[in-house]
Amino acid sequence: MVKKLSKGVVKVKGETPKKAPELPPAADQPTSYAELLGHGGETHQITTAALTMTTQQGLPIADGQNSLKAGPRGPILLEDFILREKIFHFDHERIPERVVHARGYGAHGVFELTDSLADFTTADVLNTTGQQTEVFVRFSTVAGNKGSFDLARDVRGFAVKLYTQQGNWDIVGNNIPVFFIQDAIKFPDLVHAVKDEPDRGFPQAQSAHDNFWDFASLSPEAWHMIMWQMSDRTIPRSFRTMEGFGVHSFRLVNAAGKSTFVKFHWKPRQGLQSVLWNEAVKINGADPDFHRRDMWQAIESGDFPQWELGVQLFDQETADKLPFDHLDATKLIPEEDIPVRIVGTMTLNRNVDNFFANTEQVAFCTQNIVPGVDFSDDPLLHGRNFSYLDTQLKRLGSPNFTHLPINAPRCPVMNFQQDGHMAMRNPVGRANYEPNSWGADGGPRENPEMGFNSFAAELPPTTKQRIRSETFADHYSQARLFFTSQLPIEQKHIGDALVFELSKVERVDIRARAVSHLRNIDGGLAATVADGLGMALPDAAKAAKPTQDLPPSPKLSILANGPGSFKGRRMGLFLTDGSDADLFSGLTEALDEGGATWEVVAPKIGGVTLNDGTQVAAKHKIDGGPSILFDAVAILPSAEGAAMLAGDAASKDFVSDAFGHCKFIGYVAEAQKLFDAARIPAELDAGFVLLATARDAAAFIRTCRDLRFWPREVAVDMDAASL
Ligand code: HDD
Repeated sequence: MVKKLSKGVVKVKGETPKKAPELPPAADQPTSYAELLGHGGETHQITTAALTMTTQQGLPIADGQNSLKAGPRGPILLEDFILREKIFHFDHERIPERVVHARGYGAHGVFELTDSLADFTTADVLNTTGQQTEVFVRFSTVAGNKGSFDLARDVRGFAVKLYTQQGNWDIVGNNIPVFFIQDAIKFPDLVHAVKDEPDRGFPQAQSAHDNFWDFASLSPEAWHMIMWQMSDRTIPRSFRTMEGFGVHSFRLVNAAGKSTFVKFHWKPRQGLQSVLWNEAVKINGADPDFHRRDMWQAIESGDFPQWELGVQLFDQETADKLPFDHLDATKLIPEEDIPVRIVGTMTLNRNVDNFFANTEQVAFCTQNIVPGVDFSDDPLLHGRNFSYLDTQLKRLGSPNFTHLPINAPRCPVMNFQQDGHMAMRNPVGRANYEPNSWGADGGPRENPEMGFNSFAAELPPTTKQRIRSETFADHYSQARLFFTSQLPIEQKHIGDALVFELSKVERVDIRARAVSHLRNIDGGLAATVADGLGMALPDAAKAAKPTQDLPPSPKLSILANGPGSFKGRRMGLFLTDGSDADLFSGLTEALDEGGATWEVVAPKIGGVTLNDGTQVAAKHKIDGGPSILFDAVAILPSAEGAAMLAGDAASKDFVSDAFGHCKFIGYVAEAQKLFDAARIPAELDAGFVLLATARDAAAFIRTCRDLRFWPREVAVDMDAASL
């Protein structure tokens, strides 16, 4: 990014070389590894610049470039302990990736309570308004491996660790408020089905294959979540533009021991935003790190993403009146029925300084709750409470994973648990059991007043049995509710996604069985999908309960809950030599003022010379910065530039993709040659905004408030004719 200082002189924004961190005077420098760790803060960051390199044992290294050999060309000697230590450590660098949610990205931040819930809970973090609590958040995709791409069509994990004064509280949620299954015993089957097929080891990071749809079509309970999965929720524009949900009902318990059910919501201040499927496919090639780069850049530039914490509170009486069972994780409670009360703000304000130490080693556990919070009887939640602790042992290799800085509580930890691999927090003294009479009071001891007490829920007389509750049997009503709550263009995207996914399923009977569920959800959708697949409409699947018509919930639509401004979004400025300098300044100033970002795309990475002689640095060469990377674009070539690029495939793709993806396009009259070459229809639609002078910039940015120019989709997609 470039700011014009005076004619011909430019300052390249964001490229000012950072001053090297100043090292402490030699006398203050750490002299031992242990001291270094002390200097390192939470990730044990080590500033090695001025220090002599050592082995892990602290032995100073004289030559780290050459191994010890018998002669200059000779075999390496087994004696070379420095070589062996280095290779040994390298060989053991990897830990098992997460069995699900392997690809993730995290950031540090802070949670501030704005509305006290003291009437409902004793949890300190939810009592004192203005109190700030440190957090770490990890976003993830579910199915793909650690090295897969960011824009898979997939559910996104949204896991928040709050380091409260009463211990760590983890809200391990997703960007979708419901789940595929009702009972944890089905989780391994679900995950096996969605991941790569075991015989061939593909496909990677996608549900568009026979095994997933075979499982889904045999699992009616999955179909509410499938509607979400097939919607644009699973191709978010950014982690910053996703909602987060705790999914299950939890309990809040107050000082009088009264319990209130609660569902947790994280609402992005950036508004909900998604990309189009065709765009997602291309982003994965152009920038597989699209989401993590976006998060990193936003935080680095000081545009800290924020979410509001919302709660839906309800008592047993209300729960009993709901037309479904709130303990069934495949169901949500519409906000129109129980409003979301906003109680706090979470701000992500610090990138990790070591990915492995933070994002990879962070260990979320659903059973990490604090006094004043408790579990509901949701059977999926109870299964999770076993799985997360168990998986951390596998992944991190020791029950002492809580000693790692990213997992360590920020409040005192005192107990008699001891030893184990890699114990870092080792108590001293003679007593390691309770009760004891060694210390003054034999502590640490329990504290019934401030300690965690499970809510004393009354249990009706019952029998032990392997059974699914009858109250969980309505599989389709909320699937229909979700579909009917979408705007027509969103409904179209759901239909498109289903056709795409099922077109990748080879077995015709699986396709038909899938469509048979859609008949119980929405007849029109079933017909559209059957038509898109070129198959006869199958009979409806046998339903355990008939589908109810529930009133639509506008809160479930992305487009109805968009950002309403271009703030925090990114414009691509397509420039050539001779582009108009006034227009460039006007546009960039308006974008800066509006809190948006912009990047220059030019024929050469060295940049361009504008018509007043100003040099502008480019962020991307055209084929390295396709329009899919931007929320909107401005095509600003000179006449010569447009004529030159009219024959260039990457330039034509830039324009035709922006058009096909329904983006708002600002343009100068000189761009026409490029539009013609890209076969843009001669009559430009209202998604194009002519930038005749710099004064037009503000109006163009206002137009970009809407996410996309949706009417164009009808023109560019033959499947849209029915809209
Ligand atoms: Fe899970 C990871 C979210 C059901 C078992 N899950 C994991 C992560 C998220 C979720 C966000 C990644 C955490 C991180 O970033 O480290 N999982 C969910 C949600 C669910 C859900 C919202 C349903 C409401 N999960 C679920 C079930 C089970 C698991 C039913 C097992 C019975 N999940 C795991 C796990 C993982 C995990 C195997 C893998 C890595 C990890 O825990 O730390 O234990």
